[in-house]
Amino acid sequence: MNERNPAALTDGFHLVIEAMQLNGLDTIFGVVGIPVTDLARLAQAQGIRYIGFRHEQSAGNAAAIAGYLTQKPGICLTVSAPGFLNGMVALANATVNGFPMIQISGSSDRAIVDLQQGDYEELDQMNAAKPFAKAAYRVNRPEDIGTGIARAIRAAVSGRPGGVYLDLPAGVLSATLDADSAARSLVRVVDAAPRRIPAAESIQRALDLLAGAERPLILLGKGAAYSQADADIRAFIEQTAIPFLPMSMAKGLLPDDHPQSVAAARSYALAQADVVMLIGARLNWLLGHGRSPQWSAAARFIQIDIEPTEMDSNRPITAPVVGDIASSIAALLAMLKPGRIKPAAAWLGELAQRRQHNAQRMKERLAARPDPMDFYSALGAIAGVLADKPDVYLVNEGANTLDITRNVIDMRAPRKRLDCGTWGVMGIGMGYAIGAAVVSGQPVVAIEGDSAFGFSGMEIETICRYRLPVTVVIFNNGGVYRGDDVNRGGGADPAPTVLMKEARYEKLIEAFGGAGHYADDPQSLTAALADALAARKPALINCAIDPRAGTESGHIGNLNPQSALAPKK
Ligand code: ADP
Ligand code: TZD
Repeated sequence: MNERNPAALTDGFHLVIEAMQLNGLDTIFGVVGIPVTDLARLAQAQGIRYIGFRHEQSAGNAAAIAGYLTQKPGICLTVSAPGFLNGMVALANATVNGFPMIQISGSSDRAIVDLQQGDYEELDQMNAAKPFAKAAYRVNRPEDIGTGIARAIRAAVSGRPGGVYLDLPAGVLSATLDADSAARSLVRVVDAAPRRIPAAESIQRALDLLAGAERPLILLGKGAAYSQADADIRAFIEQTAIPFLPMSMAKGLLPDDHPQSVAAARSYALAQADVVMLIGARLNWLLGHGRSPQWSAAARFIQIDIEPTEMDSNRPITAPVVGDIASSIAALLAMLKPGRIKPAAAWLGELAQRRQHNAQRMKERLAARPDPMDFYSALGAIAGVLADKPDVYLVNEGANTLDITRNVIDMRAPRKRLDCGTWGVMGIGMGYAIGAAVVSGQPVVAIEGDSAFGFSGMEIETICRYRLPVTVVIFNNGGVYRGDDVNRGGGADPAPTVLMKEARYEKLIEAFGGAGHYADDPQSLTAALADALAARKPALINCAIDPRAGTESGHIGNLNPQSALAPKK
């Protein structure tokens, strides 16, 4: 290849970039510094999109959500020790949620780190990453970069996806090697996420169980959304006429206004179902671990999941289907005999009745016009603007802001709702918004509690710098959960849950050239949001919500331990 110039050299920096490009990885989310500054610069020069953040946690969250949306690992680039650790929360969160991402971090000199001789930003990063990552690798020789990236890609996307850590010491990045052998060391990963075909008998067992059910229910989780088997999942649900419930990030996989959705009769559906089919959803805390009284003790479960060890984790699974969801649903459809699965008419009738009753109650709540606004009146206005814009991504975090938005805002397209996920973590807001806007080019609306926003708020500069079509709506009720608590000690300091109600968040974005809006009634909120979406430019709407609105911990107050002793005087 280099016959004319046998001594041609390349280096670790270039090899990382070539290995990424060879595998279709075209975007890096990161923060630069020693020893990765030149890596970002060269990547940009070679045609990789580099998005520079203000904090690694947001870069990592952007990479994770990019992975979720594209089924390719999102790449987060960090500097040694503190930058690495800042990214770790996002990497751990990606692993917990099953999002494929790779955190590539520069690191210090191994010889010095291992003898703890005090290098600049010294930390044994690979070992620190292990408990939080699906896999962790270190490349110690430049000729292993291709293999390192290949292993990281496979680990991130195969089986249950997750976060992978890849350690690149400074010396490996800057090391030179001859271009010919370097080129030969690169690996193009073939079939990075191989299909996992379920056994035919597991499919038959699942269909038999459903055929004997009177009150069947299908639960769609974010694994189902991730699998991108949208048309087949819809066909299976419609052909069997089984009612379905979407978990938060599976909303929109079938439209929320689909006649078979029983989201508005959730508790009743869970408690009464006799056969439950979980498609890419775990029986974790979000589903009460599958236990009664939330679920019937007599209910039997079918679970479709790519991870075999997920079965029986919380409740016995009568019909486990271990497979990737696309292959599993295709197999179910192929073996489905018309008319064999038939939910009882009484079950469908009861669900329809509850659904209608609850929908009516919700309509009344949304129509109320309290002054100041509460979460419902504000969300009613937002729902009105978003109703005919199914392509808009919705990022959502907070407590009441999360729970009530999930219930109020219907989703009409798959993978458009991105939220706190399995951990209920705060801080994903701006990272997810940026990641979604970058990979999709579509507008994003981030509905944020005022506390939640603070965790990643500085990234509005990133949003403005890259001119992304992101509108941030802050539900400002002046506190974590609520804004009306008082210092029980009687001192001048605010109570632990209190934030500045009078904060003019909209002025933050104006500092970076974005559009700031203040809204204190549904009309002004409607106008501001419509305006922001039409402009497709960075905007922030500071939305004044009653400090008395909401409850402590939102809808999961039952998990919030409170002292049984009377407060001391
Ligand atoms: P939710 O929070 O929406 O209930 P979870 O994150 O608890 O969803 O569950 C998602 C599940 O989907 C995980 O157990 C994961 O192993 C599984 N999963 C992810 N992708 C696939 C896929 N392509 N095929 C099968 N299962 C998948
Ligand atoms: N830190 C992290 C990383 N994640 C968390 N979930 C929390 C702290 C604790 N926490 C919640 O669980 S919700 C929340 C915090 C701090 C913020 C709630 O206040 P908000 O939303 O203003 O964002 P609402 O709508 O006013 O309830």
